[in-house]
Amino acid sequence: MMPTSNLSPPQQLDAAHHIHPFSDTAEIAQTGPRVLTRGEGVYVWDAQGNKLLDAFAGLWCVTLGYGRSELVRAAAEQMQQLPYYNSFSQCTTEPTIRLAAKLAELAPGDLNHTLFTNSGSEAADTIVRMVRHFWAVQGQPQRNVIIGRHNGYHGSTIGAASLGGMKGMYAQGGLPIPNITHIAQPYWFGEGGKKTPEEFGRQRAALLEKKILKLGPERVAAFVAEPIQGAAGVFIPPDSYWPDVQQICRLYDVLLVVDEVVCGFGRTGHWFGSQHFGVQPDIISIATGLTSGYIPMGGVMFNERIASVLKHQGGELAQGYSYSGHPVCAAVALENLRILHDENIVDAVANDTGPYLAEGWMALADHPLVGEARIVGMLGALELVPNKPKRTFFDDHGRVGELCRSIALRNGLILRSTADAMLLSPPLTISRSEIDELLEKTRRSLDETAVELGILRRG
Ligand code: PXG
Repeated sequence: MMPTSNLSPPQQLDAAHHIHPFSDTAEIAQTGPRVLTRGEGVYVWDAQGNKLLDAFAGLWCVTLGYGRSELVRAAAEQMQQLPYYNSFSQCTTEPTIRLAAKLAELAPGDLNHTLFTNSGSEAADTIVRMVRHFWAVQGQPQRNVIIGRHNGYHGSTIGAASLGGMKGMYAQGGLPIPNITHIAQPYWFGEGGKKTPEEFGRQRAALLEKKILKLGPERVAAFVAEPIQGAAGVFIPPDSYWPDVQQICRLYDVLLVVDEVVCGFGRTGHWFGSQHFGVQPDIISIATGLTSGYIPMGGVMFNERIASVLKHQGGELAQGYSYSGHPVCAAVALENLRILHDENIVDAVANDTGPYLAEGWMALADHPLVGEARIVGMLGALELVPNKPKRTFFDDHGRVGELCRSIALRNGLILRSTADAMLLSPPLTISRSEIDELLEKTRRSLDETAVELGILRRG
């Protein structure tokens, strides 16, 4: 489609040459994308000079906020010293080793071994292959079915999208791959009906056992889930959910795989989201917050049992990437982890700025448009609904969320919308005064959305 003439020169080039991920590129070619030019702290600026408070930390990832010169320095120094070497063919680099050791120290329980990737998607694909390999080399090749969840999100490569339960993704490219199946999600606000959250959580966990028994436990390799579903709309499961899931996995010796891509590295007020729910996974995937998004890096962490099988019975692993454990990414990750630790950022999310944000966010539940406010640490959502007590949704699901998102942008605030839920995931370094600004702009945007919908009167 030809771009319209009111696009800036960079926007015209974008329209001519750039295919946007998860976007309607033809539509963007008409309107022109917002071009971001710089960032500082919790703010980004666009090419028009608008200053925006980024309450979504990029795409869940800019944990330390923008403009941290320490991360830049760590990358530059490592680039100068040794910009690249791989970890194949009996080699590796120092930052890669130090990062693997640091992650072993931080991750819960005996998750002591990391296979590095470049993204969360690659981590998910790696998991599909490695859990099947784990069982196959122990004489159980039939134990190859992996259970995920409807509306789970683990990335967009072929294995990751198959593990995820996003129906729209299956429509493109012939997914899911074989021997992956899904169970319903613990989304109480949307699907809990008259059940209490507690009852609903137990019921949704019980679906895992039902599925395992239906397939035959000897066929089930692993269950994969996010601690809190991010992309789906920040669905925080009822407290009863995770303990039951863990118990069921242990009972049938099904590997418990937790996707920590969004929840990891402090987002929930713990180093890892599984710790918030008191769960001990066998495998976790990590990405985004590992480097605050300054440079791409991900990984899969295995517990001692799995690592031992992979190391001693697995033979030569036919799995990895040119940039697995890239030294520049590892150097940035190490510096990122150092800052998280030295500046007590995870503790602030748990005990200081996190509760301050949570109090203000939960207070938005009194707004006529808000059916539910929810938050853990600095990961939250507001469900926008037409009828508060009934928990019903707007027709044309997604339109009101999109409207609110664009009004928020006009007010200098970046919030994401998924369906009609407004999602919150700011940099963890956000200060109290910036939280005040975020909350004030959110309320103003809700008011203006309600006015546009005719729910509130202007003024
Ligand atoms: N797992 C989770 C839980 C994620 O949120 C990935 C894996 C994949 O990571 P990579 O690095 O391959 O993108 C993610 C990423 C959205 C959206 O619509 C979310 C993500 C990516 C793109 C869009 O909220 N999350």
